[in-house]
Amino acid sequence: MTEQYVLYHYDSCLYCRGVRQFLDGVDMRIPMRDILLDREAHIDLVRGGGKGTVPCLRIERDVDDVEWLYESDDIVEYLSAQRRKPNPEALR
Ligand SMILES: N[C@@H](CCC(=O)N[C@@H](CS)C(=O)NCC(=O)O)C(=O)O
Repeated sequence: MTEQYVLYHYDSCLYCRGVRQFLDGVDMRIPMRDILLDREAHIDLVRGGGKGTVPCLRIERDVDDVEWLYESDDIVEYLSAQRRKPNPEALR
């Protein structure tokens, strides 16, 4: 299974804005959940990741393999590295 991402964020958070600007710049589309507009999203973030800090990238590698990555710099670095990886499906 290819990795599935969800970015937990909110609009006025400057750290979130940095991640969103990176995504726009590389034309990478990731589903987002705004924790101020969506109470369920906030609950999922705290339950899943252990704290309500944003931005947080939920990385699902398999149904039972989920990572919650905090820290805007780490999120940008992680996604940059993923983009640089060759895509075996595209090479077929
Ligand atoms: N060093 C973190 C800072 C993240 C941060 O401070 N986020 C704020 C919103 S701008 C937050 O979620 N604060 C509430 C909390 O930590 O529970 C990063 O770069 O992602």
